[in-house]
Amino acid sequence: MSVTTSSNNAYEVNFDGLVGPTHNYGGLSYGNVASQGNSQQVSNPQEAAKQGLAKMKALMEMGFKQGVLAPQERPDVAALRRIGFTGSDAEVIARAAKEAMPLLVASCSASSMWTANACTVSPSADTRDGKVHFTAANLNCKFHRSLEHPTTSRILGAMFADPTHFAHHAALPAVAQFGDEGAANHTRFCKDYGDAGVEFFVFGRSAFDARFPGPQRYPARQTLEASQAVARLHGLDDSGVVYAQQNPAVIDQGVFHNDVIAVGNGEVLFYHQDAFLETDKVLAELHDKLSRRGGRLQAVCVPRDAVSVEDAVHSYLFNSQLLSRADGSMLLIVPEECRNNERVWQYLSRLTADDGPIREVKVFDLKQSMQNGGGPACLRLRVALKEPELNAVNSGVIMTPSLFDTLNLWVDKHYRDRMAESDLADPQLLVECRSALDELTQILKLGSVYPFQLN
Ligand code: SUG
Repeated sequence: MSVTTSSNNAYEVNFDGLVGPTHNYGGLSYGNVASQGNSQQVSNPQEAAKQGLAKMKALMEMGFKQGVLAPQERPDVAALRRIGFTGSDAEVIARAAKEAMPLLVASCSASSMWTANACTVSPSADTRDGKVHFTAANLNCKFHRSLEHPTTSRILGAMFADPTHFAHHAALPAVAQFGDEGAANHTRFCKDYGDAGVEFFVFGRSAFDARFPGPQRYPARQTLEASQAVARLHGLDDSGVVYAQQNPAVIDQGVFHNDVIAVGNGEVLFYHQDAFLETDKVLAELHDKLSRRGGRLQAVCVPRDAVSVEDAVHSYLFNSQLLSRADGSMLLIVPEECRNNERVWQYLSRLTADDGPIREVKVFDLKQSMQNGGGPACLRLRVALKEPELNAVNSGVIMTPSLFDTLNLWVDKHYRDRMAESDLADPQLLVECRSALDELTQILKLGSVYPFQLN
């Protein structure tokens, strides 16, 4: 059996986002080529949720610790009210549909499924007070995503409730200068999960320091100042932190988060040759800081001659999950799109055949999420936990065979199998979502976390 464990009983637990009932293709994310390219396509929320659940089940069956993170209340009627739509809930939706359809679409996005953007997590071995720290991401770059953090904070609070082990921070100030996209731009290196590690923050630009300008075309969603604020809030020591600037040229080719061009786990960094600025300096610092914490960095560089940035963006090769197996080797979980790309697939065949740390590749069909720019790594939030911390997590959100069955049935009962833009204006959709989520909070033992449950 493969397990993500370590000598001092610490684990990496993947909390995957359960796709919400309004999953649709709104074309909302400028700079994310899949979101833009699939705008107005008809989605299948039921299939999307089941594809995600199938991945969770497969990882659980391989012996990895797996959890689930609940979706959000959508349409977000309260958000529509904040921008001036009035009346009953049904009237608010009807008025938004008539007067400002893009705003209704934004208020319906199921984007919280990409839990790599929910928050940044620092394990207790890295933090000054010895607690696991969480900072909800403000996701300030896009209106539809900026709506997520209040509910995300309540859900995280209900999952990681014990204050002796867990510390929660509110999202950073909601301005572009503190644009924060959570764990999608944060990677942690360590020898074992329970050891002090090195936290690697990749930013797209600096808001206050002209030496680090951003890209020309697409937005840089993560600022250096946001990453520094998270490191301060979490009580990280400078000796365990490395900052790097993402290459602005790749942001302009559709790499809207670092996790679209690099992934790391344990002592391994798997990255594209064009991912960072000043790569040699960054690698030297990572190597140096990790070695002071007992680890040895293994950097696996994918040359642009083997896989172009364009192929990386379309296949989502780097938006893979890099998982440690019991024998110390690593497994890469990739989306089907990698197998469909000849150059990427050839590269992966060579990678697993040579002597490197990555020995196996497993392919998953996540097309519903991929068409919005969300691959295997976007769908999961990694939380490294020591045994007592894992025991303190709300047991309702830990995946088990029976929870998997329950959630599959719940999806069958509540989800539509077709969602076009015009369906978002159906007032019945709100009723369906709320009754589904009300039942879900009982299944996952979350208590009241949604606005409709709090009023
Ligand atoms: O923020 N897509 C998401 C995808 C997030 C992927 N996450 C990581 N790489 N970690 C985004 O761009 C598209 C929604 C729409 O167009 O309907 C969207 O929000």
